[in-house]
Amino acid sequence: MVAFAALLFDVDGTLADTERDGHRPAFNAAFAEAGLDWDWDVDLYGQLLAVTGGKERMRYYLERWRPDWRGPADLDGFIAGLHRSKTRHFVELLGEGRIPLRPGVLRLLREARAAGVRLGIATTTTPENVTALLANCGEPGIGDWFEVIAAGDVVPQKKPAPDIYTWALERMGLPGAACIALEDSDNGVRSALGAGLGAILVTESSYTVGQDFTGAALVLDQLGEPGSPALVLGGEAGGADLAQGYLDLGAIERVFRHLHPGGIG
Ligand code: XBP
Ligand code: MG
Repeated sequence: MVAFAALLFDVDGTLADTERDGHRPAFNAAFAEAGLDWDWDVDLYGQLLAVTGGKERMRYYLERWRPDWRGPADLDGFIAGLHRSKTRHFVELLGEGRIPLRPGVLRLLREARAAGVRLGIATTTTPENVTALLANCGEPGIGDWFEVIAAGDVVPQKKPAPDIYTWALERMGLPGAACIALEDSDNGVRSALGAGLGAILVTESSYTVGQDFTGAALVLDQLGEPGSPALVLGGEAGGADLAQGYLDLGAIERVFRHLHPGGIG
């Protein structure tokens, strides 16, 4: 019996490194298809990631980088259409099986399932993206392992607002303090902190290296696998003891107990 009730996973950057070679080319394909000359290169996309959510990100791009662009009167409708096209391209790309789960993700999910730890997802991305990522990751039925998939526009405010975590926790009937969040970004950490998660574990992803993860219990370069150890980069749980060299339930338990020595009451 572990001390915490559930693991809540972010998707983009955490389950898989989706942004650079997944979302970014999907946006560009949607722009090209619409006859737009917008082209988000790797560097620009890194700056655009300050804003979560694809529709919100396009709006941010127009405001900051293309203030003189004259769009249609119904800009919301135009952006929504572009975003549907982007989602279609992203799902197609996932179907080609080119975006794998990150190291250690499947191992940890299997261990949690076997131990009866409840699983959920709290993400900014569109629900179809989550379904497609899981359907193409090579583990049949993995989508059913998650009790709740909280995604996209079900809440008005995306990360760093706490809303998506709060929404997921309400559906699971759990207090945030009893749960662990797994994240990859500063926006994700702020969201999980705002929702009162019991511990926040970060695996940096390609675009989030060196971000400010204040409030995270543990910051790693990856979850790690046997023979491919994770590197501890920081976090408030101190020099966490990974014992096996990778993050497993035992290590998460030690981090959780370090933060909550008397339990969560
Ligand atoms: C992920 C995102 C998402 C994706 C695009 O943030 O910001 O917006 O980039 O998804 P997080 P959509 O990992 O913090 O949840 O285009 O489907 O909105
Ligand atoms: Mg993320």
